[in-house]
Amino acid sequence: MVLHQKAYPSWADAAYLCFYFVTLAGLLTFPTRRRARGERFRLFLDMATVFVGGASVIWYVALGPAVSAQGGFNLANIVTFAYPVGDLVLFFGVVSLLARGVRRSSVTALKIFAVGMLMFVAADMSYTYVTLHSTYLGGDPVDSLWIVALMVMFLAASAQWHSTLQPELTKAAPQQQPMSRPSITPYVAVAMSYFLLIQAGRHVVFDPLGGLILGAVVITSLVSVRQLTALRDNRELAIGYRALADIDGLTGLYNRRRFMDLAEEVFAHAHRLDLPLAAMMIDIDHFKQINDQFGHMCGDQVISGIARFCQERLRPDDIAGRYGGDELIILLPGTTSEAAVHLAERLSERNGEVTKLGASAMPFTISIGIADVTGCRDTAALLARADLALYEAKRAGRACWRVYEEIDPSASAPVEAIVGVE
Ligand code: GH3
Ligand code: MG
Repeated sequence: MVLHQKAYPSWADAAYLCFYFVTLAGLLTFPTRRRARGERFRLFLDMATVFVGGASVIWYVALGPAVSAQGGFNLANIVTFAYPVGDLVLFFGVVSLLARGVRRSSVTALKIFAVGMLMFVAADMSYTYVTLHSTYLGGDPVDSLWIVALMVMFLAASAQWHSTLQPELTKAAPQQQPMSRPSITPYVAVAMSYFLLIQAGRHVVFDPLGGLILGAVVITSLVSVRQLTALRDNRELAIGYRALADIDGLTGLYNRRRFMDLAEEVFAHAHRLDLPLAAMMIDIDHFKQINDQFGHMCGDQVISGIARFCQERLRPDDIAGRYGGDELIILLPGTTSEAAVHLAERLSERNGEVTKLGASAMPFTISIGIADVTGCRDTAALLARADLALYEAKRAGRACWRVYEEIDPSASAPVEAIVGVE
């Protein structure tokens, strides 16, 4: 432009447009979790809907008028079109990355980058508006918008540079995360495109085209609402099935499979952040005799009664599950085995107590094994230690608790020992 040569489109535009390809390649290299094919396809459909919705707005506000004013598609129009489309591709690329789940340490940078991209959309649309209504001159106010947008992107790069690496992803695999609500974003995009259609077609004679537009809008709205309702119903059903699959029917505690999944997560968290974590295994003493003497139904009532009694004494973060027949297990995040002993004492309050069942009364006691995460490599090791401590409590005569303790490995005594108080 300075040389008063052919200003637009020029080789400079080719270089500017390279920005989109390089940045897109960069976004594609972000580590995200692997997705199943169906999941990828759904994400693609959602993103494509939102993208076309955004592109329609840009077309209506800026590009459509530009193309018709400058006599149809030519190189200049295509290049003008390429800028906001590139902005949108990158903007939705970043948004979809955030929706798919990225490393925690990249979230802030990507959010700032998305703001920068939105400013680019505004700048490129203003540019089109300026070229449409007058002539663009270097130094126009729109230049400041570009520069501010670039500064925001620089901030994004700087935020990424200064972040400490947190490799875990913000979105877990689907079986670990709770059912997400159905997203309304695609419907907003559809509504937006129809709003534009009605806006642009408001002078169209009602018969026949106007009627067709109205019919299409009404049908799409009805189908969208119907689909959203179906999604909501599905979600409620899925939540119900999930609860059935995860919860033990007799005790209302987690079943063993779900408990183990949660235990893995809690263990990994405690291990990574070096936080205390205690495990407590509880077993009813001589339960076979209760069954034999009073029948299985009464036995069931004892198990569920003890489960309820334990659950009422736990904190919201604690995880309780039914490990097997008459065996319950509790994980206590943020708790050392010393602190777990207090809970064991409170849970043993009912030891020797007599439960009245109909006309008969039966005494029962429980034994408890406690272990903590110190020195455990994995969940299995922690649970095995709690089990050993429980075995020791049984051996000591039942109706008591025992703590598993590791003795200083440099000492000549056996590496592992059990300590406990009745
Ligand atoms: P110990 O003090 O050594 O634990 O003796 P115990 O008799 O309790 O022995 P154990 O824990 O091995 O016995 C568990 C029994 O629990 C065996 C099984 O018949 C019974 N059981 C397992 N699941 C259920 C259940 O859902 N309901 C009832 N009523 N009994 C069950
Ligand atoms: Mg037992």
